[in-house]
Amino acid sequence: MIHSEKAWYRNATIYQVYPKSFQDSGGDGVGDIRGIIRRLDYLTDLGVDGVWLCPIYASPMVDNGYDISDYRSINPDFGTMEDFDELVEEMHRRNLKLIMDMVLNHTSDEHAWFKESRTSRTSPKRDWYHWKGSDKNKSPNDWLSFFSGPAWEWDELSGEHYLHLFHKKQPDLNWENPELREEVKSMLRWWLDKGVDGFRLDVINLISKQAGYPDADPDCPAEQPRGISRYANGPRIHEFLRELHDEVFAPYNAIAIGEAPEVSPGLAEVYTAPERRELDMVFHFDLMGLDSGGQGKWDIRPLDAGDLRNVMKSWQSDIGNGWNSLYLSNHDQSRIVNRFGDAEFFRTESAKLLAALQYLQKGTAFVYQGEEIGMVNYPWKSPSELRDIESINYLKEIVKKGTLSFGEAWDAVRKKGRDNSRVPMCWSGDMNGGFSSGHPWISVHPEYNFINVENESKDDESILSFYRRLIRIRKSELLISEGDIEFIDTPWKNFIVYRRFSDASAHELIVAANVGPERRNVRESLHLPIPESEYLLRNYPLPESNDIWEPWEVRIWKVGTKGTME
Ligand code: ISL
Repeated sequence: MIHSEKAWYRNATIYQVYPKSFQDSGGDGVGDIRGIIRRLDYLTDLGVDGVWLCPIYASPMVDNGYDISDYRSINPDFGTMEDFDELVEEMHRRNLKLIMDMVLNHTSDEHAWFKESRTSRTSPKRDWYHWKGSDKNKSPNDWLSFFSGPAWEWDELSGEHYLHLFHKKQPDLNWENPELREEVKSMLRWWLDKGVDGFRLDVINLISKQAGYPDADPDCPAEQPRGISRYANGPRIHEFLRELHDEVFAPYNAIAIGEAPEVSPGLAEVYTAPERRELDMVFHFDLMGLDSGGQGKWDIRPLDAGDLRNVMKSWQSDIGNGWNSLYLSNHDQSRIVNRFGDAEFFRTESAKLLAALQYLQKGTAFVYQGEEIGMVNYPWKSPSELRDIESINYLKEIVKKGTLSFGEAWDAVRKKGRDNSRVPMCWSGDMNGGFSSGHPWISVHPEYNFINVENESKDDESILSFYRRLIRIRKSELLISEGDIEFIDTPWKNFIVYRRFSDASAHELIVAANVGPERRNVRESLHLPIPESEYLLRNYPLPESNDIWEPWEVRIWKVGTKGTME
């Protein structure tokens, strides 16, 4: 079913910009809005339909803007409100949509609401946050923060603890309070009045906490922050989302994309089926968890291609009338070629394979800055190079607890730390990769001379050229957003194949990927309805034999369904 007038996002590709690291225009080493404006033509050439812009609001930047101190102003590091208005205008002139990142689960502790809330237990804004427990030495419950340590912080001033699921400078808002909800809705409308086209809602399914803040479920798996089942997909979440939908998003025809940890395909359908009037799509974490073991993110294990196929298949088949988003990386994830591909020996091939395999499924595609040129993890040498609060806190905690050796923890941070994808975008071989003429806030990747937009643009066989083709195919082949999908069984788990088809279409697409470094002869074992040579897209030159598959080879065919080639 097409979501009527909102259908634009179904075959869309949205580009995620992390403003601090995208393009500095002022020479202070920090990316800014004018820098983004300068690069809009690059985005148009890439063929994307819009931008998801990570937070640019006033903020002490403890969590790089996910700690907002004023929702209605722009962080001066990024520019002014005039710059922002110009960005909206310049984007719309190019037919690009603007999706703002919006953090509604928490604010900064420097937000005026929190400052007022903490003045006393009787403050009119006391109830806008979660306060509990007057014994300084006893946490109200056993929940842990996503960024290590307890989720409660003692406030000396007013003599109670407050809840912070993330950093202690990110207190959680209390959505039970109707005045807070009114204020949030009015703020969202204010941005929509400025012309923004929708929101990416940060951890939105965590906003409704269980009454009484019960201790964590004793069976809580070790990989989750303790307590998560008490607030993820909480008791009033659907009601709160519908309120936002009916009173804010729907009247403006704005889209709402929910970041949603702890969501299954079945629950994603509940959140995103149009008749539910909640969200338009969610970001799930099942794919991103595939290289984590039982102890969570830092417990790294190699990707199993069988698991990759199963997760992809289930998110395609089990989401019913809901809508999916497709992503390979973002500002919270290290680089995908290091994680699921082969950054050392088959960087180009594996980057292209992963993109084709992921973005030709049904769903709205999200490409994170640098992914389209195959940027790789940063070769960290010392913890002093890190900027991310998550990695820094984790290392501190490990040292304190002594559960892992520092060497083991450091190795995990080097591989999975969020700063890997937060180092500056590499535009050219110029100073600082063309990112800034000043001293960048975080190191520039040492390979900027080699992996950069300028080099990739010159080469027709580059990762960037492949992304450009892929994004255009997503737009021109309606089958991708509207057709059915079938995953075809193969004798090897590393050989993932699916077909895209529809009763209404005279042709179908077949995507086949050899996920891994093995060269493979498929003659005897694979019976695909595929022609000899007619490829829509591939990541190797025409093979000598159709049966031999190179390492990390992906082929996409467009075939007529009645045995005829189109
Ligand atoms: O990044 C994570 C693990 O490495 C996640 O647990 C992440 O914290 C979670 O996905 C929520 O992310 C979002 O909210 C955070 C912010 O730090 C992230 O950048 C944001 O994407 C708190 O606002």
